[in-house]
Amino acid sequence: MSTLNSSKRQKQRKVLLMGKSGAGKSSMRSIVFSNYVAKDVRRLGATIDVEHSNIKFMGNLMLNLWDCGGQDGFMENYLHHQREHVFGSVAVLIFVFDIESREFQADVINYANIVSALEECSPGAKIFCLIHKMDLVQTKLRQPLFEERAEYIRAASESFRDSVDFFPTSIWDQTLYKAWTQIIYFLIPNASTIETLLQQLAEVIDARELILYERTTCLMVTHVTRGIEAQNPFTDRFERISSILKTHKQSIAKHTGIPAGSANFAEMQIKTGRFMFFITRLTENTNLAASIPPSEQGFNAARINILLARQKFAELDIATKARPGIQEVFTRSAEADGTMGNETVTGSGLQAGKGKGAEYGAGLSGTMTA
Ligand SMILES: Nc1nc2c(ncn2[C@@H]2O[C@H](COP(=O)(O)OP(=O)(O)O)[C@@H](O)[C@H]2O)c(=O)[nH]1
Ligand SMILES: [Mg+2]
Repeated sequence: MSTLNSSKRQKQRKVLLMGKSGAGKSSMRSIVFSNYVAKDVRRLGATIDVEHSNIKFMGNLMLNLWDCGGQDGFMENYLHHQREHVFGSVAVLIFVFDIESREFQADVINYANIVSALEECSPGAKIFCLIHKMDLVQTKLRQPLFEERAEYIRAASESFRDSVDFFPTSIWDQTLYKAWTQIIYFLIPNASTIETLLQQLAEVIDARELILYERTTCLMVTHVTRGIEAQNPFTDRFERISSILKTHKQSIAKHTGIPAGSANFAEMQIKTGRFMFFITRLTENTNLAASIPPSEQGFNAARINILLARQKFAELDIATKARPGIQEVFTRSAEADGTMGNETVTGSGLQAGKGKGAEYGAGLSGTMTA
């Protein structure tokens, strides 16, 4: 990983979200960070100029996200009058290309202008290009079209040519989570420490796989895969679980009246003759998904060992003071209208949390035989 990741103190990271108007920037931001679901984002208004949000992730990473309105006038302004202000101290640029755009050439010229400004003001930044709205392309054409576009954009990436990463995305499936997982992983300051600890825990409980999820965004922080599990053919399982967890949270919120940001399930278990799988709370900011061999004793021992490991993981979540796992401060945003604001907690089967909504048992626990 980059040298950015080695510095524990450098916790504030400026992230620019750019791309032309209507490309899908605000939609994806709202789904990943604000608990919207895909069908809700259609009512977001156009972004005027820049929307700043400060997003706390895992307690030790503060994303300073700039969602930059893509109208031509604003682009001129960013590139000229506000060049240093916008492009200085950038850790990551996320550039969103609309696959349906009828002016791809013009989009690439715009991108190239932005790349030049970044090269000048933040040469050490990392660029992620998202080729977005892939759901609008026929399934069999997706990969070739994606590759063709990516190559073309790479050629316009100047000194970032070898380091720029490309992802095909859509708000309608898990590809959105796959891309954002990589972006977040790049930004997390202590990913390798977390991985070492997770590896040790996996060995102690003989897990086939452990996956660490950030609680509010449901994005994967990292995972450890051991033994035969490395051949698991479902390579998109990590982001699929993210997507399922997020949708589940949303449906808990809908059926109980808890704000989506506070709706969290306490536990989920699947036991079959071939494996046991559970997702449980690990720290204030994380959930742990574990896949272990099918043994009731092994399962019970794993539970106790996870309980014992909690403290160690909590120490990595630096700011573990009383606060929700994620906080957003929108200065000018669609969320400010309160449509997703706090609502009173109603419904049965809820345990009131300490000042942060409530926790809801998913009720999925049970035994299945495979
Ligand atoms: N089909 C499809 N539409 C999308 C996707 N992402 C966003 N949109 C739609 O694109 C429009 C513009 O999105 P918005 O987030 O406001 O774009 P922004 O101007 O870049 O912030 C909205 O109507 C969204 O519903 C996607 O992945 N697939
Ligand atoms: Mg917008």
